[in-house]
Amino acid sequence: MTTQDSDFDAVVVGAGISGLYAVYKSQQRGMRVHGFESAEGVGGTWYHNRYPGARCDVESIDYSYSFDEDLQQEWTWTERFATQEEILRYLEHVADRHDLRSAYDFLTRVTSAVYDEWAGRWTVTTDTGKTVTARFCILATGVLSATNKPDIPGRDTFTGETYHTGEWPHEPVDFTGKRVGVIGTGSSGIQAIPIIAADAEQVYVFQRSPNYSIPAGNRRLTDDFVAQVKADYAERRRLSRLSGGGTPNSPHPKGALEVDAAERTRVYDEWWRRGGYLFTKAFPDQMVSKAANDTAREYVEAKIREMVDDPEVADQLIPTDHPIGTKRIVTDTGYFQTYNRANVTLVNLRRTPITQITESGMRTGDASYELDILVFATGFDAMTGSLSRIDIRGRAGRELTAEWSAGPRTYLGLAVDGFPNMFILAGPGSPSVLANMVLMAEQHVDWIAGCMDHLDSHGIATIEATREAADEWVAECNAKAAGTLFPSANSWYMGANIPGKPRVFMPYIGGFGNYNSICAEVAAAGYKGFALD
Ligand code: N01
Repeated sequence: MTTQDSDFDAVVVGAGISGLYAVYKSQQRGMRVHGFESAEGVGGTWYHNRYPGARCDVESIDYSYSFDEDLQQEWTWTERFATQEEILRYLEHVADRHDLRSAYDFLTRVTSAVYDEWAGRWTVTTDTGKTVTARFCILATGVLSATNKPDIPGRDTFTGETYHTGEWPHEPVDFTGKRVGVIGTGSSGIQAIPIIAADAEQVYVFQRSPNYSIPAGNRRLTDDFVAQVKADYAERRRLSRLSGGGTPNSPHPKGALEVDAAERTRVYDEWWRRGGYLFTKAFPDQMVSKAANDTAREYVEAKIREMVDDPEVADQLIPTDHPIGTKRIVTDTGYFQTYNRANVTLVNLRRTPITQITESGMRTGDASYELDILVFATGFDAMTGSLSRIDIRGRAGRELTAEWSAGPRTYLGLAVDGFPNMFILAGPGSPSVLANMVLMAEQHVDWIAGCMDHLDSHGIATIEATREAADEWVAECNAKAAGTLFPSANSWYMGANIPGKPRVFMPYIGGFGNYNSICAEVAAAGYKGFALD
């Protein structure tokens, strides 16, 4: 390999939504860019999460790139909430359309990224033994990609088939006539359970915490609707960039407690019909006032009781440990009604915890379950997990994991002091998972490209967040979160699902539109809060 082959302007780690766009944009800037991806193909989250029922909970017309107007006009989504298969096909199409695959080494996991202060370059090493250097290191490693398989006693002794929703095989899994155990009732479990139950002989749902879930209200998109969206896409995107969550939805102008009961119900009915996690956005005070939140919670509790025939089972499916929306509301299709089936049993782990996974199934405090298949729908080491699994070292060998031992510290979610010319896409300290991840990725990559233009036109070699700017941003993120109900939940937003992880609300919750303005102001002020050298 010649130096030319192993030295690049930028390395991009990951070929998901943000990584693909980072490679595209780097190429557009005339940079020599190289990508690494541990999977065999592009798609990131949508490559790995192939479990039955996997769909996005953001509408397809919004959860798509806006940078390529021709693509936006030519691609036609078939359903309101796209399936994993359709999103993956879309991302493969984008990769081919812009010839992005050729920039990548696939089946190659980055093991370390080390900054050389004297050379002003990053050295990136992989598990295939390949090492490259680059001026910029762009980490597009995903926020829900490091799977969490809890250390339950006997976990690896089960001799039947075992799957994790986030590492689902490419071949279809046949549940027909099988006894299936599912651990976990987050978005993945709740989407998969109804589909598994339709084929399996028996499904045991091992539920530790019930979750709020709202029917998707999914439907096929009509030609008329699609034509109307396409005609108006520019405005739709403009509103999305100004919005709190990266889609053109805004709450009722008044708070939940400022309207009378009839109006409140009318509004909740409307947002219930809109479907899914958007329900958190019905009223502006819903996520900041416990009393306002209670009205939403009571509305949804009544709906759950309507959907579940057995009142005792309904009771166990209603969360009591967190305000509605402080864990991501699940977007489901027929979840609660699944418990009306004779072949579905809810096992309440709060009453009888798992004691052991055995060779033939699961043992809880008071019973044993014989299983053919065990599904871990147990989530992810979210937001930081995919970064902490890489040995990332900045100036003077500073380790990112050590720097983040009390929780992630970034400036704008984009940069870390002590790690020059390193950018994180959609990571902690940015709106990230609280926003439409596609527009989020575009915003980050566009900002970074503008930053690189600035550096190049001013003859500047490196950019690095200052410690003060990072401290202030972390304080700002914490203050924003403290003004909401979110920190009260043991959610993955808080790192609470991973034993020993610091309890910090990781995304920036000040709104996508506000965040866009802040980033634009920082750039306009000559990259305020960064040291340019
Ligand atoms: O993961 P989760 P997920 N014993 O962490 C349980 C996005 N997503 O993959 O709550 C028993 O939410 C755990 O229980 P508890 C979306 O943002 C989106 O489902 O910790 N149970 C919980 O029930 C989502 O929020 C879509 O008590 C254990 C479950 O496993 C995020 O990804 C679809 C356990 C994990 O739920 C993550 O969702 C899928 C143990 N030891 C995912 N450990 C859509 O777009 C964990 N659990 C629709």
